[in-house]
Amino acid sequence: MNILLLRPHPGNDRFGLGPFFCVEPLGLEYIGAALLQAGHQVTIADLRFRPALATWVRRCRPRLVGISCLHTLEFDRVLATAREVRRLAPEAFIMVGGHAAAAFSGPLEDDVVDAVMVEDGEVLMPRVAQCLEQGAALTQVPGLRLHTADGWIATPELAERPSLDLVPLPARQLVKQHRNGYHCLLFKPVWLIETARGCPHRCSFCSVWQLYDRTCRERSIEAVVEDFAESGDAVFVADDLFWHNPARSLELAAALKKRGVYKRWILVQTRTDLICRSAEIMAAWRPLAKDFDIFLGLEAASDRGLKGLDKDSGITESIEAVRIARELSYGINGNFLVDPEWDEQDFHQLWGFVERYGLQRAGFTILTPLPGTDYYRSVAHKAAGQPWANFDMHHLLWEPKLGPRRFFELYAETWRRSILNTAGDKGILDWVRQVRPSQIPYIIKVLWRTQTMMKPAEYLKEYYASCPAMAGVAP
Ligand code: B12
Ligand SMILES: C[S@@+](CC[C@H](N)C(=O)[O-])C[C@H]1O[C@@H](n2cnc3c(N)ncnc32)[C@H](O)[C@@H]1O
Ligand code: SF4
Repeated sequence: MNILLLRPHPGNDRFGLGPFFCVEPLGLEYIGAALLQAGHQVTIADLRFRPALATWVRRCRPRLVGISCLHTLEFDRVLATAREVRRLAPEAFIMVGGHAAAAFSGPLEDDVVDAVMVEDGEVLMPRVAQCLEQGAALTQVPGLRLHTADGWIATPELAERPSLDLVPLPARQLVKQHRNGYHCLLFKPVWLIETARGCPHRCSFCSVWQLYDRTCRERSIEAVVEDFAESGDAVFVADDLFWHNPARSLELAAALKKRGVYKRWILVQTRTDLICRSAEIMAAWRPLAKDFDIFLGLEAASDRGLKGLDKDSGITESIEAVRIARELSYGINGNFLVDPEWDEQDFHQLWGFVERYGLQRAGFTILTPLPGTDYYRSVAHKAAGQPWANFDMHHLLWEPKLGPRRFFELYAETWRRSILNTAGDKGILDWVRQVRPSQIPYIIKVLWRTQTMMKPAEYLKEYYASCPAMAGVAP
């Protein structure tokens, strides 16, 4: 069967990691590998690049179209893409899946969509394809929300979460035409690798543990080593909690070393308290790349702040983790949360912490209720009517305690204190010196876009545009 897998343009990538990161649709590559194994003809179209959807549909003539929905902010874009597919290929079965779709399928249960997958795709997509091929009822495929003549129904739950090794390697060949477009910070092209999935912690704002019920599954050492060896020299590891299992982490580092894997750059994500317990593991991993960065949830500048987020880790761990990582020459990119309920003094406390520990290589996201979380359920009424595109962690979804104007002045000032402010400590020339001459236009374009985050007026404009009630008081 001809199957087309789509990664839509997210629609809103103006803020946050958006301008700096564009990585491959790894979930679709794993599904692609499973579908190829089952004998189907598979095409992956990354719609962030040319050609446009109509060309892909014409070329592929799909019977089944899968659309990926990774982030909540993409809901409306995903539906718009589904509508276009329906127009171009009226007979195609349209299926949506991915992190945000699985965590909260409601907004995607639209007339234009045939089913939403609320589980992983590797095992279930081939079963959907098989049913369509045989004309069998899809109600027998577990893990779906299905559009029927009687409305949307749920198929049975999956008995257990499948092992990640059922599909050991992603079908990266399906995106080879886009490879040079994938980039992270200064590195281009970039490869995305997954070694484990899920997280056992319980941070109140996070959609990961709630989706996977605090489970964490690991790929086999052999599969991960093979994937690293076959990938290029700049790697972003998708795992939310790298180095989670100490014995496996040490074994993996040794196996990669033995295979001769050495990268120009690796980026992983992990927690502060884990770093504090993992000095030996980190020492084993550090020689595997020339530059090695860690994306770390620092979240708050006080124990009280961390406790309020159920982070289950303290400020002592934050400070100690940064010290250990720096001592081993890891780069630290922290992320802090900014709460719409903050007073002026909360911003000052954050600035003081950033300054004291030299954490200017940090990001600052507005605490956002993500659908599928308990936090969302408790405050959803306040965000009612907001477009999904605003769930990008750089928009206010309701009126903040300080009022929007003052809040955004302080929020923009927070970003001005970061390394991304080209009028600050690290100017454009310092950035340009770090890249090859051919990358200069790229880095200038990205930095230019990033400066939006230092301007209160840019946020306010969007705030008033999506809060009709405030229209009369726009600046
Ligand atoms: C890579 C990544 C990105 C990339 C984008 C990737 C891409 N191709 O577009 C970048 C770095 C740009 C990014 C940015 C952001 N991200 Co992001 N990202 C991830 C990350 C780390 C990995 C995703 C991944 O590839 N996983 C591995 C693959 C194998 O798993 P998967 O995608 O889930 O796919 C499986 C299933 O979901 C399913 N499936 C997937 N697609 C489909 C399609 C169909 C049809 C079907 C049936 C099934 C299906 O099957 C797959 C195989 O089992 C996740 C965390 C995570 N571990 O998942 C966060 C995550 C998705 N991101 C998140 C966030 C918050 C953001 C940002 C808002 C952060 C910021 N500060 O700016 C921005 C938003 C960017 C924007 N404006 O567009 C949150 C999502 C929150 C939410 N509910 O919206 C996550 C969960 C991280 C977190 N811990 O909070 N992100
Ligand atoms: C840095 S990685 C997390 C790495 C690692 N898992 C940890 O907990 O330290 C993801 C970061 O995105 C931010 N984030 C996730 N969900 C968010 C939300 N709902 N609102 C605002 N920021 C969020 C948090 O700062 C979180 O730490
Ligand atoms: S923020 Fe990090 S540690 Fe906390 S639940 Fe999410 S992935 Fe796990």
